[in-house]
Amino acid sequence: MDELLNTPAIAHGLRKVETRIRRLAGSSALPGINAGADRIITAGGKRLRPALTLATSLAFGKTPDRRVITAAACVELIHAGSLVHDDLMDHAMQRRGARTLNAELGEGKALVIGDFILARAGLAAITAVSRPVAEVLAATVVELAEGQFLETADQFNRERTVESALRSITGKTAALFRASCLVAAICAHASDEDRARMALYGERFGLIFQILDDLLDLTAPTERLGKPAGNDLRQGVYTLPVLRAMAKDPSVLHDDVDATLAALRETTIVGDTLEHCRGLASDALSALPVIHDRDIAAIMYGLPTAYIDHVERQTLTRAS
Ligand code: GRG
Repeated sequence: MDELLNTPAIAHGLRKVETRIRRLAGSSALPGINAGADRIITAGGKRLRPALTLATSLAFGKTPDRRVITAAACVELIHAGSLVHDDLMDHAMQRRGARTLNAELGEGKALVIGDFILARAGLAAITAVSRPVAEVLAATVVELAEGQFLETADQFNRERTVESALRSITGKTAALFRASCLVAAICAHASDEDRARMALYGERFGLIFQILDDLLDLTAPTERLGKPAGNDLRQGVYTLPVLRAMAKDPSVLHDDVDATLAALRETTIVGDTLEHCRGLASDALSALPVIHDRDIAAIMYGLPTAYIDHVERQTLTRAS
């Protein structure tokens, strides 16, 4: 997947996005806030969402201009701010291979630095991109919060439904992927139909991304995850792959997390989840508008499947 996104046009745009992200994250009058925001921003991260924004701009035949670069930076800042809040809620100690803000600075400072990052993205969107883009991003933050709330409300609920989990991940993850594409479509003045098509593509890709993240939490080795496998189960989060396995055989869920992990490994959870994601990838590709640039079309058409294949290789490595 990295190779796919590593085309010169996207790599060039991402360097500009990086500069913009760092400038925005370091723009508080308070050095303590800048230091904290810089910590999460510079700790790493794949920059997948801003890469999608740039790819969408190019798909509509537009070289990403200053507004698109800022929109892409805002998307990544919203992602980073939500990670800070997520770590706070989970009392997580590690993120992107570094200590979390809550571990390093305490929960109170982490909370307001997360708020600062989110608010700074909103301010940049309204002042340096456009009102429609700012509206999309603000609505996305609402969806993130709602998706996360639904997950929290369902913790340790053995009756959690597949529909409820799907609604939660649509809000907490897929909405930002959708926005990553939509903001570039808006900046490109794409037609309403093409905006809706790109938004659907982003949303389906976001669902795939989260469902596979949930699968890896059950199957990937600790070294890759940076945390022990089964973290979601330990937190009482019954994710979509688990709920679908439970629908086939409710006895896979045990009180002991390691017993549940062992039982799940005896099921067809990996194959079933990959198949589910391949169906979502097919929806994503069907949604794409006409893309004239062959290189960008190859990226957009290739991305969802490339990511699924990448995760499949990881799960196979684990099994052998
Ligand atoms: C008020 C915006 C706001 C947030 C509160 C905490 C919260 C609601 C939402 C959390 C949403 C969340 C953390 C979803 C998980 C998404 C996910 C799969 C993150 C990992 O993304 P990667 O792999 O991370 O792209 P990197 O580090 O590569 O950027």
